[in-house]
Amino acid sequence: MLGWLCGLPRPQSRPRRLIVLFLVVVLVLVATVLMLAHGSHRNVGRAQPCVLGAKCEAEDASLNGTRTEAPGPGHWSGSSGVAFVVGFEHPGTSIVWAVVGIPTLGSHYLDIRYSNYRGQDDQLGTRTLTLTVNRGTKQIQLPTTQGWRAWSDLRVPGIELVEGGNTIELEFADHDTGRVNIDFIRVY
Ligand SMILES: [Ca+2]
Repeated sequence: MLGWLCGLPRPQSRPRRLIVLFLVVVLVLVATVLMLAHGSHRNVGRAQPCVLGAKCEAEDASLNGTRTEAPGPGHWSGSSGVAFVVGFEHPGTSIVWAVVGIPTLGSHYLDIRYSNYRGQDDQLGTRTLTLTVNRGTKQIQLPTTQGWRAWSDLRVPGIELVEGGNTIELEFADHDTGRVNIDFIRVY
């Protein structure tokens, strides 16, 4: 009371604060629903680390412009984990795995579980992505599979990893054709 008389700002009333709180909650809910509906996110903050010999699911990695697709009954079956990743539809899209716990500098194999069938561009044929291991890049060729539900493994030798943490990225680069689905990778 004394504060008002001295010209201090009048505190917000309880109903007004409740309205503001309600609007904030609604905005957060709308943003969450929109994100889940589109299924496109970077997985930042919840990406799972990848270790030697384990299936490192694409849906658990960091997604840049790509998105997860959950298999349903009779639809997209045969994938590992809870989902796979789609959305390699334009340059700049990628999946990034953080590989941890490498005991020493050395050369490894990388298996990539993927599917490649007729794309939205109506083309059927070998597709390419760019594989980046730490700072080294190379283009990989992904032959067609028997359908989108028919998964194949591409083995890539000569994966040079350093002791400790490493990054492995699959990217639709400017010179690639993309449009494949990725289920998981495994480093040996
Ligand atoms: Ca998967």
